[in-house]
Amino acid sequence: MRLLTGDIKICGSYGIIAGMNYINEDSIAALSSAAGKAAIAVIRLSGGDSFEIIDKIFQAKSGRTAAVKEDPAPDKQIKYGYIVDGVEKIDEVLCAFFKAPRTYTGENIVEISAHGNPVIVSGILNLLYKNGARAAQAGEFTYRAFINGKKDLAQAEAVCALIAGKTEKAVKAALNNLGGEFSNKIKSVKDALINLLAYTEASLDHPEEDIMFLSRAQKSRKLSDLIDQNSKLLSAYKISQCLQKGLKAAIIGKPNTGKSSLLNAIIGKNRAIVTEIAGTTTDAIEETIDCRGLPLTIIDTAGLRNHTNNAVEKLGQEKTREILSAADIIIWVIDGSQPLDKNDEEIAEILQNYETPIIIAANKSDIKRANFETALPAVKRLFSVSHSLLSLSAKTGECVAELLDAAAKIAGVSDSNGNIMISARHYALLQTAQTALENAKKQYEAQDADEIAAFEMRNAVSAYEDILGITAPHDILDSIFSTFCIGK
Ligand SMILES: Nc1nc2c(ncn2[C@@H]2O[C@H](COP(=O)(O)OP(=O)(O)OP(=O)(O)O)[C@@H](O)[C@H]2O)c(=O)[nH]1
Ligand SMILES: [Mg+2]
Repeated sequence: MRLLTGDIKICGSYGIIAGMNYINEDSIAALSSAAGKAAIAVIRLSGGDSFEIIDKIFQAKSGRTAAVKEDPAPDKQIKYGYIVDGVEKIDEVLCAFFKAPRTYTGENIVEISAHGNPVIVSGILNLLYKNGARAAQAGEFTYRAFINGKKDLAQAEAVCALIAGKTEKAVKAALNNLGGEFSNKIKSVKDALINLLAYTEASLDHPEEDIMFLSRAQKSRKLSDLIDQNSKLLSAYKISQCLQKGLKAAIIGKPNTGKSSLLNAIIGKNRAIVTEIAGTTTDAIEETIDCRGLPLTIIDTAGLRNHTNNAVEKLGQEKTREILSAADIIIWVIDGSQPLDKNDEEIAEILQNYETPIIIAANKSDIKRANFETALPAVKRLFSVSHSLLSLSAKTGECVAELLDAAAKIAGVSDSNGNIMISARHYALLQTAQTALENAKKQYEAQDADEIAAFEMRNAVSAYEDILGITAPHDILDSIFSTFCIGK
């Protein structure tokens, strides 16, 4: 047999599948671990024919073939042996067999743990394809799990977030979603709303019957409660975005205040050049750290000052202004050992144009603390609205940890691991639900028609069903699953 990589698409490439057309009857196979050389590669095979297909190419070491189909053994088992092409051995492997329906996809699954060599992997995949499987498309295993009711759409999306999570907190939040924490909250609001809707529709359908329905005030109160629950989910969006995408913190200030020294102190290595010469940093330097569970990119910038003849420094300062505009947090480093001067005043004036939260870091606390009472007006104004003022020392490391605490506090990261992941898609649907619930409540308060309130409540129910994938149209499913990795 020829072991060539051929044109098999393997994991690691994210493919957008326009008009994705999954066929659910056939068996699919793909590499599920990362591409490239590794100790072990895991190839996944799922579908009604999985066990027949593997029987053709797997020779258990005991001499028996897999024959799991007739095997009365438990639902899950592992066998050791060879992948063979006729009499030729391709690799020594472990095959894990999972019988439907208690599997990831809800179908029969075989996971082949082979040696992690791309030549072996493509050899095994080619054999699987030759014997009846086809190449899985991006996200197709998880799509099958969704279609077979193993996961709702929000849980299926969590699989991607779990793999992409950059910090422990981001991973924990995605894991909470995968376990159904977010879905359960949605289901609970949706069920309560359906219950309320049933009361409303019953009174609309049978107005002549003398049944004691909920009063308008009672319905309004129930809606207020649902609005509160929905608002809580909406407000969790900011933190979950921070956890997923991270935040950018720009370190800015006049030259020589210790910005580069602060970057080095935060990351714990000499990444940026530090000298006593003003204007040392001319280009932005950035490093991403795990700040209390939040991926935080810290950017050291060229010092801002008006009077410089150095063309490179001038370019650096222009870049600093761009970075300032894109930052989520500004760390303004002042020299806390010196009285503030005109240059600090100019920077304070620039900063007043930004809504971005500012942490003022008065550096060089190891020398002495200057009296900021004499600060110029713009600086004083900025101090009064600020955000956080910290006295620290990049040299000794004093209070650098407090600076990171302040950044995490701005992002809203708490110590708990109880966060959930809310994607932009969920957020848009939660907003739709919020508007619909508020409109329904207004109808009751204004003593207006019940029909309109019922219409608004149905809109909210449908938004919740879209989150869970109960009513999600095909193009939405396509766009979600096409962002998955092949093999997932
Ligand atoms: N004593 C003391 N000196 C510091 C501290 N932080 C920085 N310095 C000194 O201040 C000088 C300037 O430090 P840098 O980190 O290069 O300052 P910068 O703000 O990046 O300067 P530019 O890149 O020129 O804008 C160096 O001599 C540092 O050793 C500190 O906390 N304490
Ligand atoms: Mg510098």
